[in-house]
Amino acid sequence: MTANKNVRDWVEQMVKLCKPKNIHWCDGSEEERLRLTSEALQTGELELLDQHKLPGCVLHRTNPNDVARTEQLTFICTSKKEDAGPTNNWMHPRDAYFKLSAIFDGCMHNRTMYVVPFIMGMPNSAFSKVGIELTDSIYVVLNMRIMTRMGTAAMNELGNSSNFTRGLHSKADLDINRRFICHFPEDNTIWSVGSGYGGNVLLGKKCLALRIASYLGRKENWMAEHMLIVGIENPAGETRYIAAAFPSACGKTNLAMLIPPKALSQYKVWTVGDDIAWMRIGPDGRLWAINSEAGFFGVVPGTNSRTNPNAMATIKRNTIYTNVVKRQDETVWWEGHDDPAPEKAIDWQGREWSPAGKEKGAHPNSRFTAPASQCPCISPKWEDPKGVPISAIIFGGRRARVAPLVYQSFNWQHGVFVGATMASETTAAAAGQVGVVRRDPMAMLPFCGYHIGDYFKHWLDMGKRIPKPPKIFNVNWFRTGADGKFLWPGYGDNLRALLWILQRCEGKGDAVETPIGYVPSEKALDMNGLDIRPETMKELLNIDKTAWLEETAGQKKFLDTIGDRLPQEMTQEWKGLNQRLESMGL
Ligand code: SAT
Ligand code: MN
Repeated sequence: MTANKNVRDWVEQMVKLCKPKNIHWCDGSEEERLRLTSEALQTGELELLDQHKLPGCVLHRTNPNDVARTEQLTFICTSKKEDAGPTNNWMHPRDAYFKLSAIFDGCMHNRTMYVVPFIMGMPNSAFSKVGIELTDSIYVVLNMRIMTRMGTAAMNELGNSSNFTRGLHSKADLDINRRFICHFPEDNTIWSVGSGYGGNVLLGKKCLALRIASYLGRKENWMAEHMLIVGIENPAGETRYIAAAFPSACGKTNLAMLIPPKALSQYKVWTVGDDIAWMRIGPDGRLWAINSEAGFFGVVPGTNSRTNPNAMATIKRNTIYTNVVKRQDETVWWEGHDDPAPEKAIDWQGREWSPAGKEKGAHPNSRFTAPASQCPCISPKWEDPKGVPISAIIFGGRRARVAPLVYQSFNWQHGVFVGATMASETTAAAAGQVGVVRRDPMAMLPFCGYHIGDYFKHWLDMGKRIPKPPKIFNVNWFRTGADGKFLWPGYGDNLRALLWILQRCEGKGDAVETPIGYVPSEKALDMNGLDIRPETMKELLNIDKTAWLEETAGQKKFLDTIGDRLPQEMTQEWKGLNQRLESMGL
């Protein structure tokens, strides 16, 4: 219980609706974690892993129909339909409350309602926001405990204020036909029902830290973005910070935890965050950012000691694994693990599995939840309430063709256009087809809590407000050659592109001007120790006129869907790009 009457009144109302058997107010303590874990082990909601090899680690399996975010069941509920815009599903708040109330009614009968207060951001920071999630899932409580500052600290931060996000979640009966994730930005409220999957139910994450926060950021002149934050320390000991937006499951965690290749080992890379950046203008006129989370909810498959040794070290203890393979020795395995596939094991659906069969053992969107503090390269500044100053913003997607390895926009406005028109091949992080190119502006398509045209306008306005704005770049690690193989080695070698980016921010670094922006000149990237053919490099940095004209046609199709709230600057940039491409030689 709490002395905060706003909280008490709201919880009481929600209790009347959900009718739980018990109410538990979470304090975030270790004792509470142990008690809830042992309860979930008894019911089978969690399975214990080998506590010598993986101390503090448990395994959870979601319902097979509930393994990724369900964008088609995610709604922005504003009183006016136009305010949700063309990229969001919309429901009138009255209809949404009515429809979901019927599902929530009595849904916690015979269950405990957990009251989970949490801070997005750190205590005593101008960036932070408090939320409270009511849930009937122990899995959610334990995840929120890792992903946020949860419990007493959050209630202390809130004090007697009524300024908190009101989150209500119930697994209900996990029926996909009665599954909804509804956001009420005008009420600072989130209602999620019928799911147990991370992105749908850890309400601090995509729901608050992006959808609700993007709406608040526009009102309060700051930015909530789907970005990792990484610090690069040069041999002189100076660290510069980069924020980078990529769609889900495109390697944000790997980039944030990158290990420099041998030839560049004089550089150090520091992780500040791997998914969400909240950014504000600092007193010095630069843009400052915090990671609003306290843990990593990362994609498991493909993680190994070559692709991400830091993640491998992070997830050795106190980690919740979701939908991976359980080996006979009660450790975990997934496709792309260092170890060969186990002969006999239990797959993500709890069935006996062997690699001889056709099916994957771990779900392609299987996840780890691990405390950020366990990451060997966690930045000493990651919990600094002031945040870190951002030198460069990067947009990136997964594109087999078209987009070169790296390029710099001409200025802020052009950079906003580059972000607004970015596209990426879809991944397993959302339910639906994988590998289709779709426009995903600023990697925020599924996460922008208001009209996307207004969001672009907000970016343009912020550019005018920031006295010393970061420079804006685009990268693509995923270009393939005629044989379908990746042209660029990726992972640690991505540092080469990041170093060029930081040089450009200091007015150095060689570049050629092309119709799409500044591309590194032939010798501009540090290729020391990387054996890559000059023709391959040429192809990676090549701007193909025909392919780019096709690309701008695709951009136009997308921009046309935005309607009259599309800022005219975007149309102007689109026209400029076309003219420059048209006048380019073949
Ligand atoms: O499933 S989450 O939304 O939490 C992760 C992601 O898709 O980026
Ligand atoms: Mn994400």
